[in-house]
Amino acid sequence: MAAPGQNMRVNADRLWDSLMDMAKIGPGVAGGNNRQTLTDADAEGRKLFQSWCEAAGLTMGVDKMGNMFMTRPGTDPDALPVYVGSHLDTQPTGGKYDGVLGVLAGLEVIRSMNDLNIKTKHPIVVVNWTNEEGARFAPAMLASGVFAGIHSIDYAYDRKDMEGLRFGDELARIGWIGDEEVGARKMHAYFEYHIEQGPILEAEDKQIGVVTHCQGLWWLEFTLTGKEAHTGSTPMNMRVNAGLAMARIMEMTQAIAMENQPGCVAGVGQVKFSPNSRNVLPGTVVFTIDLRSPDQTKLDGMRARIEKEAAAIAEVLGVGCSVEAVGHFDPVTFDPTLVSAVRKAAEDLGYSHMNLISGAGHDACWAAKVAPATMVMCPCVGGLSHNEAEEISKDWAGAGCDVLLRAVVETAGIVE
Ligand code: HGY
Ligand code: MN
Ligand code: MN
Repeated sequence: MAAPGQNMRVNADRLWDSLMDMAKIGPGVAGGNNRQTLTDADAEGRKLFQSWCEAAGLTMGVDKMGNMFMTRPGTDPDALPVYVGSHLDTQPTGGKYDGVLGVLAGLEVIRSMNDLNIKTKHPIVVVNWTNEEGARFAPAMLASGVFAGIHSIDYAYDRKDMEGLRFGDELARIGWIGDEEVGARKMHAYFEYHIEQGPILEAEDKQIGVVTHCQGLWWLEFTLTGKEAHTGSTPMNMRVNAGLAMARIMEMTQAIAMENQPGCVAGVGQVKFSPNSRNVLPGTVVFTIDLRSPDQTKLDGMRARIEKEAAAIAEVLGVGCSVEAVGHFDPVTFDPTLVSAVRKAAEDLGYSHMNLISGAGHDACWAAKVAPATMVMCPCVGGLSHNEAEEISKDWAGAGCDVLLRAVVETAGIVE
């Protein structure tokens, strides 16, 4: 007779079906998703997730940032819960798995515990964090950041998207302002299961990433001020060209990142020209440099150098230059005890695994500020993510969820 939970595995088909059903909400144009935070599609996805959780016997709590907490009771009501989750919001051209896998895998853990009639001492809470992506409202990981005390709720509510809409107003519009104070909940532990969003696990032919760290990040938003002028009749020597300054700053950033290889990345994903007319030199150019490294000294040293050299580039061109850090977190070390629980689960299940540093940021990075936290990762095809062609296999999804189930149940304390 196997010991309780000895044969603990999830139902990968059920997990996969839930992923495909959620992917139907906020579809993209190329097979992925556009379910951006606080849109009607986000609201629809939240409702579907809530219905699935309530069908699995969970009770919902929502805080004032719209974070959803779905609770399965433990045998000890005084024991702090083990949290497991991620995010349902996507990039505008996002994939079907980034974030969603972690939320629905948390639900699959519950569904499997119900099937196996497993009881735990600590309650278990499945989480959907609001606005992890930071695509519509910067910074990324906004709601988990408020939960961890990094941002105030007023700061968060006042964040605006490119159309000037306010986060707080949009959260109210979709009807997801809850009554719980943000951060009032205390966690015994936090687990997050996520696709790697990089090429390492697939290249090394490993099923499981045992995530020990996450690299740190700066989002440096530059505002360059030039002079609007006719692109045809203005002589080259009379131009105050903010667009040219941006190009040179991007080139400089690339050169600094390549000088500091390996162990850092830098690039630009978003640029806004004003007035953005084909035959008007831009009056202002706003763009954000996304800079990351697992090495704190390298991360901060590169930031200082980029800002200094950008100011010099702008000055030579007579272009005004200001910069604001609109996103930041230091490199994160995850909890060694939880990391060991993930590694042991992979070993017990016979899954190939390796230590991994997360290249992308996650809500786990802020959860780690207020509780022991760690992550489990699965490969993704070609390491591709933040692209509608993002793809994983059902086997990969299921293997990581098996590991998550065992690590969560072990940490929550199985009760005979
Ligand atoms: O930017 C990130 O690393 C995450 O996808 N929000
Ligand atoms: Mn994500
Ligand atoms: Mn993402």
